[in-house]
Amino acid sequence: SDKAITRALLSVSDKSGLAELGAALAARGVELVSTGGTAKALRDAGLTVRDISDLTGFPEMMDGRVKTLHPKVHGGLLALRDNAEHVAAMQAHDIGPIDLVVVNLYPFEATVAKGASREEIIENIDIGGPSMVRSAAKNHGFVTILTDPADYATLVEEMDANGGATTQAFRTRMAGKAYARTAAYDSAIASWFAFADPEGDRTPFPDTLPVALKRADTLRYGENPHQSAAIYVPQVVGTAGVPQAHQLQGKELSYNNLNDADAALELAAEFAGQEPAVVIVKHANPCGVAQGGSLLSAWEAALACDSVSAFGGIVAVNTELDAATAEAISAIFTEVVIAPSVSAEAREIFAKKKNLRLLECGTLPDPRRPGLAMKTIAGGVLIQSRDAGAIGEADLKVVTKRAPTSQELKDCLFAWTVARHVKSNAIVYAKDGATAGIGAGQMNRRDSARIAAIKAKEAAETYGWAAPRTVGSAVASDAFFPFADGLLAAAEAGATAVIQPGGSIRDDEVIAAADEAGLAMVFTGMRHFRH
Ligand code: 93A
Repeated sequence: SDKAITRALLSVSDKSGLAELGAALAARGVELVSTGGTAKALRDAGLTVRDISDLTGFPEMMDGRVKTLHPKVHGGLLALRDNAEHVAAMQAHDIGPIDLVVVNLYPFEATVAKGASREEIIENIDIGGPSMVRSAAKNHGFVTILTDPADYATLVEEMDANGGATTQAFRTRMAGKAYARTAAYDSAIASWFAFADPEGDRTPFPDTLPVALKRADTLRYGENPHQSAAIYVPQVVGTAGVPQAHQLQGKELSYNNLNDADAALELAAEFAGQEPAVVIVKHANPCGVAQGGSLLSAWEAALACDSVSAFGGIVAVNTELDAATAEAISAIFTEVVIAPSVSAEAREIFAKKKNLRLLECGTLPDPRRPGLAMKTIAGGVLIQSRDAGAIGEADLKVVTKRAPTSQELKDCLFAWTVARHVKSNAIVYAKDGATAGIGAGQMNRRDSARIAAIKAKEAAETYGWAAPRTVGSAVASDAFFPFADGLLAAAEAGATAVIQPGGSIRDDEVIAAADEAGLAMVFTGMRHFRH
């Protein structure tokens, strides 16, 4: 065919599949032109190659920064073969057509990932490669562009099926893929400047957000079976979370598993480096959290908070998962377990539960790390800085006549830590390092307080306790009590101490009600809505 590929320009950093492709092209009578390293690899494979410097009449110079940036290259790529003026220009300037370009770019992303110096990172910004990719892709009416070794075999099949040419459909498809690649490449570079460059100017919300997201996996379905879904992870910006965890066993993670495991891990990370802690999550809300003693006793205390909801739960722990705890977790139906590490004995125990998804995440993410949180709304994306705000004991303001005892204060802070991970309106009762009742996601605060108390009562019935654990507990509210009713519901459930942001115009009323009920109350001055 007159459209048969006769000249190919190959310039690749990733040389996988190159020798085979070169041999296949040579066998089909295609002239091979290449840049330094690629030409060498092809010659080493016994193929005849023309150097790019021979084609351009210029040496590759400036450490390779300028090798293919030349009209003899870009003219040969961009010229419209059916345009008389373009053809005349080619003849006048002795520019030969290039029919096929095979390029993959300097490994910018990998260079960043391996922690290279700034200088090395900058040197790995490819200029000539993307230029050729874009030129060839623009002229896909005539030129074939390949940017992915996975497409080499298909190209050869195409040529064999079409008398040495490619079809328009194939060229168009490859052109779209090529622009997706250069777009992602430039996004990765822009992300690095925006978020990772040690000399960078940190503009928190750039006019255009250059976040390159790479698909880590496609999921079987989304939140519901009729929705499709995939998981993407940001390139360049370092991340540690569920997508980076290693799955040791079990079924494929679903969309909801990933979402719930994230909620569980983020809360477990609050206890990094502290006494053993266990978090049980259902539908992105904790239904039991406990810390202290052994990991096994923390599991038992977390489970006791709401053993009904824990069925089919997602469990995260803050320390190595041991055999005894693994045995106890295995006793109830659990969807996902995530831990910094899992002991060999614990792995053996979980191995009996074929479907249970077991994840090892290494170090826990820093809950106070900076970063962005995104949420889509119809027609747009809301972006905010992560809720990395934190208060310590010193920030608390006692507002009632009675100050909390040291045990109440400990329980207040524990409840507060949990409450920030509960969907608003969040009410969390805690006692002795364990949640006693959690009220989540209600449209008013009083209902959250009451629901949490009901759950605590049911737990007492289940376990045969004399009284629910809300009696003598501390209660945390993720935002201020707008009225005294929520606080009174907590007092009725037996809470003796309260932690909340304060800041309501009715704070005086709420404080008076607390005093009347003999409660100790502290204000944090910071709220943690989670919608
Ligand atoms: O430094 S560059 O931006 N300047 C160029 O003119 C150029 N031409 C091709 N990088 C350039 N390339 C890139 O070199 C290609 O994208 C490819 O990744 C790499 C191949 O170099 P070699 O053949 O020497 O291994």
